[in-house]
Amino acid sequence: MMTETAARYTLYGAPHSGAVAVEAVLTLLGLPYDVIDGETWHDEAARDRVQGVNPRRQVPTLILPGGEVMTESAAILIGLADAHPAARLAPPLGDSRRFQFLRWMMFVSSAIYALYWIKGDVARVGVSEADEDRTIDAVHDAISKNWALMDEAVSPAPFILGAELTVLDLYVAVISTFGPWRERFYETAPKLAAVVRRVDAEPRLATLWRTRLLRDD
Ligand SMILES: N[C@@H](CCC(=O)N[C@@H](CS)C(=O)NCC(=O)O)C(=O)O
Repeated sequence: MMTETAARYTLYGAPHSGAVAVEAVLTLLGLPYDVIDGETWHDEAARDRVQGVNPRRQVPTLILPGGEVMTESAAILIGLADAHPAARLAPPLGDSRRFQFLRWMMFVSSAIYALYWIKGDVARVGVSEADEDRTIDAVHDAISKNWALMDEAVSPAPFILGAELTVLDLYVAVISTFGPWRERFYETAPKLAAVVRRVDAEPRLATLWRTRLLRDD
């Protein structure tokens, strides 16, 4: 007897990486996926593995069931949410929250997540090894400052855009676990801190958060 197999997504990812936000969305949408794990930020073999599908050698890289390659976490999250409007994980086109949704998705991507590319290897921006620690501190300061700017501008109630959880909340919950880590994030972004604590407690994501994102400390 023939059994029908659901079309699967393939995600190049890693625990404690931005790819966990993609896993969260796939989980909430009930979409089947396989993960190819590799800590690209410090493992050359992992970078090489992704290279064939993403020359930037980064995770997340998502292969859609038809074979199309998607990179850029914000675009992946928005694309998945938009493709499944019934799940209400993004304000749809025409919704009054749509502009602010796009604004903050892009902000997290470009003003915060993009800075980790420098931290991954400071020589990428011409900094010598001797200045590595100072540069990483400066990157952490810039990230904190940008979280504070966002915190100042938003009015969560209780999620960032209002009553409903969106992929923006998931994105902030995941990226805020990176250096300079949650403790500092809670201090610099108190309103967003309340949001991520709520997202951390989302029962449908409890296993994912425990096994792939949140550390015990
Ligand atoms: N612009 C990318 C950034 C992705 C990114 O920085 N991924 C990290 C892991 S969290 C990575 O693969 N770093 C390896 C490197 O840049 O060499 C996105 O938004 O998806």
